[in-house]
Amino acid sequence: IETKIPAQSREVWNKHKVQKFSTAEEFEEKFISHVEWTLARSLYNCDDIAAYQATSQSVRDNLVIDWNKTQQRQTARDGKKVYYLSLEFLMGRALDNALINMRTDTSTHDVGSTDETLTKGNTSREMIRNAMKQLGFKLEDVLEQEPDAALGNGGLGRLAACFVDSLATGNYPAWGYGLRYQYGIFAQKIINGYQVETPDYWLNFSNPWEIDRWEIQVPINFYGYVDRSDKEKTTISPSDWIGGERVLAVAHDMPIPGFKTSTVNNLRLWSAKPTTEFDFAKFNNGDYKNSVEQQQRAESITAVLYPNDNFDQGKELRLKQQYFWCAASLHDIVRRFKKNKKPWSEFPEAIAIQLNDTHPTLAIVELQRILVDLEKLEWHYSWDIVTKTFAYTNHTVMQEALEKWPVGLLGHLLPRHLEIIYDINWFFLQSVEKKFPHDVDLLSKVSVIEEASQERYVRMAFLAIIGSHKVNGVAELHSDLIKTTIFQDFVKIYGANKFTNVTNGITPRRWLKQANPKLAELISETINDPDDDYLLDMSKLTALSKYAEDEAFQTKWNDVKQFNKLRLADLIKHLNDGVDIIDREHIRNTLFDIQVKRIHEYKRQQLNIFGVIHRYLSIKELLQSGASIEKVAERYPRKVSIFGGKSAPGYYMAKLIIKLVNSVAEVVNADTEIQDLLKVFFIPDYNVSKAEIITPASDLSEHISTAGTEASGTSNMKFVMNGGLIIGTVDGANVEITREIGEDNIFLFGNLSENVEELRYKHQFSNPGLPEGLVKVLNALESGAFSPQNSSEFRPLIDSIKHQGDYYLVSDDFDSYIATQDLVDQVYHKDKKEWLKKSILSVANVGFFSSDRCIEEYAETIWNAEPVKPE
Ligand code: CR6
Repeated sequence: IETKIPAQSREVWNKHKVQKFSTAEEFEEKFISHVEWTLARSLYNCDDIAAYQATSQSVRDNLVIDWNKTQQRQTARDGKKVYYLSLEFLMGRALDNALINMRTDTSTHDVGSTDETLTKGNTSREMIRNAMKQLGFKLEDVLEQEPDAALGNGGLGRLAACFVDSLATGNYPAWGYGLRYQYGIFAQKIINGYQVETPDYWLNFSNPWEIDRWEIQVPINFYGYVDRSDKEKTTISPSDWIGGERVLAVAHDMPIPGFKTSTVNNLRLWSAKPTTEFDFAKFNNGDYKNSVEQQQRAESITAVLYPNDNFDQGKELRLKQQYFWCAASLHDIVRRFKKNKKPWSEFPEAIAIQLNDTHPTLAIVELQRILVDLEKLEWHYSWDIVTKTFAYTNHTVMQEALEKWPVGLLGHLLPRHLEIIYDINWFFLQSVEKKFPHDVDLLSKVSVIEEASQERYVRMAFLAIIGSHKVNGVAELHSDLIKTTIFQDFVKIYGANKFTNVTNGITPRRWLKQANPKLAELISETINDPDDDYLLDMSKLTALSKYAEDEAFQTKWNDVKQFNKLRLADLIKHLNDGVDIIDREHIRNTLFDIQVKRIHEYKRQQLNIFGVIHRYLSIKELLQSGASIEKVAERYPRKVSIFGGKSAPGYYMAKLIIKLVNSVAEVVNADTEIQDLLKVFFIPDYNVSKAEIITPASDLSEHISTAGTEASGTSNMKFVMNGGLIIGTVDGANVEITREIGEDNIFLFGNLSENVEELRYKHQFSNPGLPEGLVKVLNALESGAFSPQNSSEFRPLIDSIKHQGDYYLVSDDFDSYIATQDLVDQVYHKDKKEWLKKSILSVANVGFFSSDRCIEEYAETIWNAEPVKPE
């Protein structure tokens, strides 16, 4: 590897080689030096926030040493590099995760834990906990200081975060590329039952996890026009793209440590800043203020994350974000490739780029532009390189989520790119016509340009397919669906082999070890794996199966669940202004029923809350008919119904569902007549760090989307990994979860995806009459029972079912949902042993859903990339 340092100076460098801390003593020294030097504070004004900063800086120092070594090793070995382009990385907190993943080689120096209650099995985390204690701090309190890095909306963003963890753990030479938004997903407040959004300025106290690379600045151009005045010219040069606006992309790196390996990969996030170029024309006109203002506009590009999940809003600034990020990343990737002086033909052997949804599709166009306009390579030769490099992951079949950009808008922002898109499309359509002559219909169906309405649009998913060598869905059912619905014509053109499946996964480091230390400890003890190797090889969990019916073990298993339920009860009390709604005494016999995820009609939180209302009305009916509370409790045992999740700020129906949940909670929780048989709570501001407390506490979680709408879902996997059972539809990854853990261990209900179309069709014509139970619920809503001030408040929810075709099939699935909930009660309350057995068997067989498996599949079947292991 090249260096500017002369050979004779290397000795000095080597003599002063930086060292990682590896003992508690060394950590304490580091910590204090960061308090004094980095934070300019001292013993006298070091609070928990400062302690968090100093600890993070110290841990980061260790990571950076391994980061540097990893980068050198990966460069020297020159294996294929993988780049994961994602507009969202929903990372959550970094410190605890780094403590779990980091190796400090503590074998000889570990001071060990004297506190019996501490969790064993992670020496570096325990060492830091002890050292913190020595320094006068409690690790848990210090960890709480860290704001979530919430640069994502939901599943797609969290998937990217799990992937970078698994890429590092698997020692793959892989970088993530994204945007460094100043504002992550908004913080959700609930005021009078309504969602109110407040900005999430997460960089408030500076971010110890990022390394600012002010030296890496990439100029990015927008607007302007392509000069074609020289009719003699046959090719276009970058200099022919004239005028417009220029901003700089600056790199910020986050180290991503692998688990039980010294590999530390990189997550590079770009931020926008003005160029130092000066607009002389404006200045000469005396318009100094205006020219400064225009420059300031640059920063707005990376100011905020768009808060929509599964919905395409089509705003110009969003397209600007996309190009800014794609161009900066591509420039960076190409620059690194060119250092090697390899021929361009080797680009696809050296580099794989994975597109996380269609958001980075412009990267395809940008690489073609780089090769043709800058490098002057022939069109088809370039296009061959491009298509061999890219692969595209689709995450939805829902029309409203599929990106399309008005041709006018795209051409205005990126004039040269629109030309290239037209050319890509022209060559593509030619090849289609050759294969299917005279099929004019087909040509318009697969064209990248949609011409159906007045406005013409660029269909990004089609462009992504055409520019990629592989297209994958995220669960088997979903991958099958895309082949028969939205992409069926492309299967006809390319054959089925271009389309594949990689079922999503989650990292067990964060979602088991970090979120549920008690369960992790019980597992490692039971399967005799003190070093937590099962976190790398989840098939080891199958050893739990033999204890599934062991009563002593079941008791321990249940104790862990109770501990986690108490932890959640504490959080709920805290969020409920100190008012406790959960009866601690009966918590063992109270079923925690949880649905936390983005609020969306297709995810059907409305079905869940209608079910809650149904239960409430039924309890009231029984009481009114004279039944004693004990008798009622036999039919409707204790249950806490917990909801959480954000709605897109402009999504009216989703916001109304949030209001309904809160209104129902108000009525039900205040009703002393039903005592504690039913409680309802909406957890405000659901995010990654709250998920780490919520997920381990579920007895039951709800994954009840209309069949065929949820591409995969990943929280379903998290709940199962934490010993919670699932009530769910035959949708997304629920299908494979059922296959892995066994159909006896999951509560499935509802219509199948193959019947959805027909059911919807029928709704248009006939009104077969709603199920009796649902009618009761809707009548109660209509009567204003949950909205005394405004009895028509929930009218739109009622109408969507009664008068607007019930698109999400709530009425079709209602009865089977209620019947299945009854079955859940039966097993939970009448046969606890059976319940615990199901829970244990679920965890024993959840291994398939580790994101490590998922990344291995991508590496083998899509990227053709190999790990680069440390010596
Ligand atoms: N909203 C899917 O809806 C899937 C994730 C990750 C989603 C969800 O079922 O688990 O992606 N889709 O693959 C999109 O974001 C478009 C999601 O998170």
